[in-house]
Amino acid sequence: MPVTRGFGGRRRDHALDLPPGQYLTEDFPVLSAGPTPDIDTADWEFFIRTESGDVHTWSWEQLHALPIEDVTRDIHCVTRWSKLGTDWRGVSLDTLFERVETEADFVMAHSYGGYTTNVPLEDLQDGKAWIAFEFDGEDLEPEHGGPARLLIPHLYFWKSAKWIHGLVMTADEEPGFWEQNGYNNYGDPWLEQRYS
Ligand SMILES: Nc1nc2c(c(=O)[nH]1)N[C@H]1C(S)=C(S)[C@@H](COP(=O)(O)O)O[C@H]1N2
Ligand SMILES: [Mo]
Repeated sequence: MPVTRGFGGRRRDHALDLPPGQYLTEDFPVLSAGPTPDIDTADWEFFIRTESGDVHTWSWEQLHALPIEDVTRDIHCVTRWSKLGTDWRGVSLDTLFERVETEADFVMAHSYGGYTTNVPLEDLQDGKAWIAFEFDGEDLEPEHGGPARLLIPHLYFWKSAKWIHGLVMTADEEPGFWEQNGYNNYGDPWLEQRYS
């Protein structure tokens, strides 16, 4: 008797996990708009600047003294590759925002090297975003944003700024690098918000 494998098998049905127009990849493509910066963790810092001008900063050691989370998420690039079940380690933005007082609704992420991308503050809250410094159990490779990158897996991957330096809070939303160059302002992969 042939055995028919129905739904509910152990195998994950990848077709159901892919947002529209995406294909599955097993490797990890590198997409960078410029050269990979060489950042020593001794010089590294992460900052959050609020609309009132307050600046909160964390050194590499201070970041690692915070609660560290392991997260497994699917990631989706606007160039149509998706990678399922990627393993990251980092600090939740919820933890970093605990000591930040702000009324602003928007964030501009700034990377070492000058890349920027904009995101509403609520997309960084409630367990949706991390400062990630390990991928697949290893220190994050420089080409993938090491020593640390923003990880916002529910949005297209251009929002996950590599070589993250800091976040600037703003009352109004301004477009970042790709958003000024034709990418969608928000970038929800399930709604296929690729371009503007
Ligand atoms: N600083 C910086 N961050 C960046 C980019 C970049 O060019 N510079 N590219 C973005 C884009 S378009 C994508 S798809 C992902 C790619 O991440 P990866 O190279 O680790 O796959 O990083 C995003 N973050
Ligand atoms: Mo991308």
